[in-house]
Amino acid sequence: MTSVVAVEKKKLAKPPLEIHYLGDRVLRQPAKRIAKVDEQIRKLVKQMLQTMYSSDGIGLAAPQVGINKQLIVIDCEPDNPANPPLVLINPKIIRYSSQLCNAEEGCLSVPGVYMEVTRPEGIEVSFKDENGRPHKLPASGLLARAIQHEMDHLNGVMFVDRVENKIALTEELKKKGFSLNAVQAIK
Ligand code: QAP
Ligand code: CO
Repeated sequence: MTSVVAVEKKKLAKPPLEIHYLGDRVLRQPAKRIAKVDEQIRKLVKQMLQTMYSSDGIGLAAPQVGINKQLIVIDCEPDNPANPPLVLINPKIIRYSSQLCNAEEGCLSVPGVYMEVTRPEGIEVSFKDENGRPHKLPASGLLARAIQHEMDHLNGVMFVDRVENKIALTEELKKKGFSLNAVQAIK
């Protein structure tokens, strides 16, 4: 029997996991592939979802809670109880659209900072779900952006690294108490 991860979309007074912030080294380490999707992984998925809903997030990657595993949770409609969250294990982007688009991004690991980032408008991603079943998903718009943002975390990349307006970025980071030294050039 495979257990299904069922989580209520509500705010907990004490979320089970702690979020790490920009400047923390764990956010810069590449995440490891998950060899087997077992009960331990499903427990982590549940705790990540609870932590995401408790923090008003629409996406969370395992490195943000100090765990260097290739695991992402996303829910672009956190206020819609009928919309199930997405769980992506060992995700790989197998197609990018040539069309790019600009949109504002934020991150639970960089609270209060919102900046424009350019990314491919559409993608196709392959991954395993919380039951270890493989999927291929085409995505566009907000979902495509969320997947790309969260997959960057698995590679130690933060959205601030991708911001082109360095003057505005410097100002915003300073205002929110983050160091510009925590931003890395994209290799
Ligand atoms: C990534 O971001 C993302 O600053 C998920 O004070 C970004 O959930 C996906 C948040 C853009 C798609 C488009 C940020 C919550 C949440 C904050 C988040 C904050 C409270 C960010
Ligand atoms: Co983020």
